[in-house]
Amino acid sequence: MNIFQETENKMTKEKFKRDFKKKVEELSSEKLENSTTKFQYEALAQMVMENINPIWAENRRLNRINTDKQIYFFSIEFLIGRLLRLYINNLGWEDIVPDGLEELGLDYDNILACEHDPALGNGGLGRLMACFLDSAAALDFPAHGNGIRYKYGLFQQKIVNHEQVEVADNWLKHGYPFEIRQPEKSVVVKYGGNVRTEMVNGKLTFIHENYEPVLAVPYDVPVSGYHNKTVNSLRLWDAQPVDDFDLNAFNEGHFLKAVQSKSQAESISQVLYPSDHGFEGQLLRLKQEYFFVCAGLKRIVRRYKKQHQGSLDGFSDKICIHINDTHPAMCVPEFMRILVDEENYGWDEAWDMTVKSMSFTNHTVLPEALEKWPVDMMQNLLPRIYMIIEEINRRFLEEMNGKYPNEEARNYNISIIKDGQVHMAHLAIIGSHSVNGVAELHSKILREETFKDFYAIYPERFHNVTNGVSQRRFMMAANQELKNLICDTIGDKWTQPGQMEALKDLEKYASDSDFQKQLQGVKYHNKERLAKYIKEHLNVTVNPHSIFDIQVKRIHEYKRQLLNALHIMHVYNQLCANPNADFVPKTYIFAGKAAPSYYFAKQVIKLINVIADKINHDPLTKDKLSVVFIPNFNVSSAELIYPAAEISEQISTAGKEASGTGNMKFMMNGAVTLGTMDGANIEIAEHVGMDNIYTFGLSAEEVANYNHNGGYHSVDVLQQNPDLQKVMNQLIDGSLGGDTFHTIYDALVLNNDTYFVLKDFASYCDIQDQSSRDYLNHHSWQKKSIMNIANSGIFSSDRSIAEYQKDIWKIK
Ligand code: GL2
Repeated sequence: MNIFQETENKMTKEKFKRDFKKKVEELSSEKLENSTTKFQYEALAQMVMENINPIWAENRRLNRINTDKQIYFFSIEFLIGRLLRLYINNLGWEDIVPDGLEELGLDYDNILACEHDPALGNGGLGRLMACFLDSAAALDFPAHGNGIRYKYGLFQQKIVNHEQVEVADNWLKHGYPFEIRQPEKSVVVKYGGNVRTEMVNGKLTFIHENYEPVLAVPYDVPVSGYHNKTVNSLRLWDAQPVDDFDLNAFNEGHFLKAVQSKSQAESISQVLYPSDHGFEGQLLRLKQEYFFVCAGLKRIVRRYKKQHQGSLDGFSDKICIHINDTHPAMCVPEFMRILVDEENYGWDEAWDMTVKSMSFTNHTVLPEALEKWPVDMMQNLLPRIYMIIEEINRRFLEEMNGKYPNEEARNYNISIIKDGQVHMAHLAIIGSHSVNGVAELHSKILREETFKDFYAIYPERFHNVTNGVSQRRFMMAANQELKNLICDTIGDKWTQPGQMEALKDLEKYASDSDFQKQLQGVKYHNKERLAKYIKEHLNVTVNPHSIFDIQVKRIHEYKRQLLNALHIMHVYNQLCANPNADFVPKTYIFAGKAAPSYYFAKQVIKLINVIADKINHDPLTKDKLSVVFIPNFNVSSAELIYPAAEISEQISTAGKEASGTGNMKFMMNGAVTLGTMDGANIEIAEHVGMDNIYTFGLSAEEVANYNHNGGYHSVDVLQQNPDLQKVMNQLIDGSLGGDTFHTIYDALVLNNDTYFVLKDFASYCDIQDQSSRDYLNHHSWQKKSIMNIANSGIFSSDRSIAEYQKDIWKIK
């Protein structure tokens, strides 16, 4: 029984049916039976919002008067995905709505599919934020998001002639029912201009003038908790011109100029940068970063002052500003600016308040993703912020040189400003009381390599919080049949927020053949569901009795989709050579987007699609081997894909994937990981036991050793492996339907294979073979699958949030 079912106004199926019918008829001016699915979706969305709004308002009222610490996640991405089903589940209507709709002759899934999936993120980083907001609300504590309301989300991916084609994602075209525009809470963000100093009442004052103002207008999206009365907020900022239209310019005949300022301002929240790893050296990106930092902090500060008689004293006891990767690192100088310039705090006190309020999570060690901005760009765009960064850096270096006079080289390395660039990670570390990585190995690499100089200075600041994902979305909602089976077997304690580790009770059933059969049945249904989707969308028939081996994630060299593709080529070669040999049927499924400017990754997508085409059209492989690339991977297709997986491919070059979160989503749906000892795979192995995971390849240490010695010789590996030679030659000899892949060949063979694809090839083939053989023993395979589900509780984002709460934000 959940809290909503206890109230007087509790929703019943009959009431739902009545209210829904009335709402549809009001909106569409049609009888329910004649209404379109679009109106049915809108009616359902409105009913949900009407029920959430009063609880949300009450939460805001309580947050204004109570003294609990509030957390604000600042992030350039929030990959929230579709929300309607989650709101319905959170309200406790998960049985009422589907049953009620069915009785009205309507299909729940069809209605849900009308929601445009908001793609306000690239991948793991943005999705993590969405899972964290979900968990915080479920655990009843106030954590809010602060980001950008991109007009265009991440591009939609189409595959045309085997290649990725990008199409704009105009997700707001038909409006978005879950946001509330708050124009009265708009604030001004200032760009450019110059800073003048003046003595005012005996104090040196900094005056920013001749700037270009841009209006930041907030849109709030409710974040509801599971079966409770918590509704937090995700605030997304939209950029607007301060004066909508330059009438003077228009009247003077400057028609273009009249709209120019409008479009320049709006461009700030126009597009999400489609590159998640890599340095975007563009002015617009810097504008975006300052935009949501400045707007978000202004509102938080304003509200705090209102609650505390106009003063910011005690701010850091009540507010945590969490910097999600370096994009919001300007929270540090912006908060200093507010304290010193606007609130008249002395520098030292302001600095103390800043460091105590800020905490920082790093999400990658790829050097190209550690943001740096050219000094002159920052100086021109954000003159006062740059001055403050300079002063932070000057004081920091002064302190370091005083404390460690013999560490000149190190003191240079840790500087925020060096070689004409502003190093955002350094700014974030120096300005925060906590720095954390997102898996044990990643945090170790941060301490020992990436940020080792900072670790030597501030060892107490460094933490690890291993990522987690929301089981409510990726298992309970996406795989309801599995959820029901588990609840029927061990009860529903594990479905309660923070209790997922109770899944451990399933271990008792690991060898229970009845339970195994039922689990196998659930998996089969999910595979059929995915096979149907593949047939409908790609016109490819896949055999649901084959092993579903799946790799879905952004396409990147370090994630090594290429290794998977080369292995498939090898398997196909074997099959062609021995068509009658024993073969365990297999379906390889890929999905993921490549950054539009990332040529290599796009070549990998092309290669996979070319291979898929060739294999799927060869009668020899029928029912034995198929390859599918599902276009436009997003949160919605992910929900269909994870439950159908049997093998979860997590094959990054060891040391490169900070954590990975797809690995956790697969695991809780019963897939067995086949992966390198990288990121959170290592912790998955620890929890599930080595019998229930397939690991292969170089360790992070081995990769680092090779790299310290200038890499390895890929040609040597190639010479010793004729199977691999054959595959590599096929990349360039035209056997792939005339297409050739010289860029890929050259990177691996001539340029020494930075990501160790050839080096790990043989051990990858071995582990693939072993997993296929093991699959034939249904009993032991199901056991592995059950052990994975039973031990996945620790990878709930509820656990991650509880750790942040205890170790980083220090909330009792
Ligand atoms: C990432 C990491 O690459 C990934 O390993 C990690 O799981 C997530 C969340 O911490 O963050 N960093 C990053 O920039 N993106 C990620 O997915 N896009």
